[in-house]
Amino acid sequence: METAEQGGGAPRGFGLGEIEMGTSATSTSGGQGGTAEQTATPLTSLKAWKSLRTHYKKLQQTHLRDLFAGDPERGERMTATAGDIFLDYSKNRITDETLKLLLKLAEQSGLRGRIDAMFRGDRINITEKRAVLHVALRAPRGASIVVDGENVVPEVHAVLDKMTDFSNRIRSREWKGYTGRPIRNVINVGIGGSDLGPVMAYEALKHYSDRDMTFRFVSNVDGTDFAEAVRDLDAAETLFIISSKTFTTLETMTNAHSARAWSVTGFDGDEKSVARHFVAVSTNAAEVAKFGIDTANMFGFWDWVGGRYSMDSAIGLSTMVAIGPENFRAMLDGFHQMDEHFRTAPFKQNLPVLLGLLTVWYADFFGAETVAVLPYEQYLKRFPAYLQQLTMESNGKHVTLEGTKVDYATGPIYWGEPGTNGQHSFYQLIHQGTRLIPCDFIAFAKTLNPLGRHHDMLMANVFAQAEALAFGKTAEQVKAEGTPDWLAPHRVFEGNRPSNTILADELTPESLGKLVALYEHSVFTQGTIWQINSFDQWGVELGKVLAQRIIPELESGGEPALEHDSSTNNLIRRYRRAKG
Ligand code: G6Q
Repeated sequence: METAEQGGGAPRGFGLGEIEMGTSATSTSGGQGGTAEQTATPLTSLKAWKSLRTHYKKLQQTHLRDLFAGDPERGERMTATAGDIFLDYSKNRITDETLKLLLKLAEQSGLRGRIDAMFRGDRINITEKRAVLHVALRAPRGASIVVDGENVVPEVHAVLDKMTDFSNRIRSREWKGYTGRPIRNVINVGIGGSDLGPVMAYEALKHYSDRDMTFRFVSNVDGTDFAEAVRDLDAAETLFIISSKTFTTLETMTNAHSARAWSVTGFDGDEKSVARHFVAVSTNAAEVAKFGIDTANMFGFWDWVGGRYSMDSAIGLSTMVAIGPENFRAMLDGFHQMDEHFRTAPFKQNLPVLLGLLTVWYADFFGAETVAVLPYEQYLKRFPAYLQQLTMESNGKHVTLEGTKVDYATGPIYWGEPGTNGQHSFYQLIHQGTRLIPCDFIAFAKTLNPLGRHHDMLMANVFAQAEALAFGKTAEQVKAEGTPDWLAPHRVFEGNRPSNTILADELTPESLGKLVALYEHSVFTQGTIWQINSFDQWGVELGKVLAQRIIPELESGGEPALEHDSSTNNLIRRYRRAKG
């Protein structure tokens, strides 16, 4: 858990172009250390919200079949692009009027002002009194973003240059292990934001990686995770990257100590080997030094980078070693292009804004509880898991920035699996179940692995799924096929199930950067509408504190005096008896 930094002056800074200040319903942007300057108009009292409520009642029963039949241009009109990322949002249960009202909601929620506040480095993470500047991580050399009177962009590039130098030394086999052998295995030890991004990016960009090297990721405090990661590796060729912003996280430090013990054993207990086999990514130099890692081999980042927004910081060191510095910088460039699109494109053509508003539309008016993310790209197999943290840790909040309990739904549950696998399991429920599940289909025009007809088949499936969900199959159509009456109801597809299709040219480091930034800013858009803080995560705290209390109760030699509820006491006793 990141701890809140106290105090500090108001961060200010310009440099990414002209900042136009919008009128904001929410003026708790934290510009001055996070104090609320003015009370926000409650979301449900905004004019656009009320109009959307009335509008929903009228639109509720309208079928996508009719919307398409009444507007032959719809499929071409309801689209938007950001570079090579194409969004088709025509298969959503919206009309032009819906869109107009949603865009008004964005305006009345002060989205423009909030975007400017984020890019300017205001402390919009008010509960931790921090700026939120993942956009600075991908700002080009020469840009200026000022935090506490200092331009942070040169620091960002200094770390990138240090990462570049290190990655090149590992990749060229110039960096030698303690016994003079080159490094062939890299293990990232981290959890949450210090793991999910690196894992996802490695899997997504495996095609671009050095195939003579092995990359593994250890996150779980379950010893199995570590044991399986090292069981076939030679310590003499293995480098550990200990990735932890705080360098105090229980799971990561436990795994890091086990890693050190395993590694040092491989060198007959010679502790001097640590310097050649451990590097750190952290903001906490004192703890890194205490662990025994030379701080010359530490890659820093800053408190204005949230864990789940950090895969493009030094936390991405394993990614850079895998795909090389040039590809890593291409990924940063992709992020930056989407940042600029988000910052400058009019809302009605702004992909993150549109995606964010549609999520609000379904969550709050249709009562949709989840969003399925369905990449038709095997390399994106960990993308839904990555998005779960990004979206749910960010927007799983029950109070507004002012601390008032919300009376509307906030962040939906995100989930998903790559197509076509999901089609043979859970898609049944999406097609014919009783719940509304908006879907994001993600696909690429070109495959990285051309193999006969595979890619056309894959693409045929993604287009067919979105079509089937939207238009379904009526009872008349089913009967016309000769289906007996008793079976017909089972074979009817109601349709009217919404989806977005995101289509890009090819999965490259650059397009991955754009895709991740698209969702980052969609999350921000949603959080702004809901008037919540998308950048803290107090909800993960309680369980951690309670676990610290229980650990000694499980480990103590004598029977501990237990003062939990009767269920927890009983579970602890049973576990102690069972483990012997
Ligand atoms: C992310 C969260 C959380 C964090 C982990 C790891 O936004 O803050 O997932 O990334 O708890 O924290 P450390 O990097 O400090 O070990």
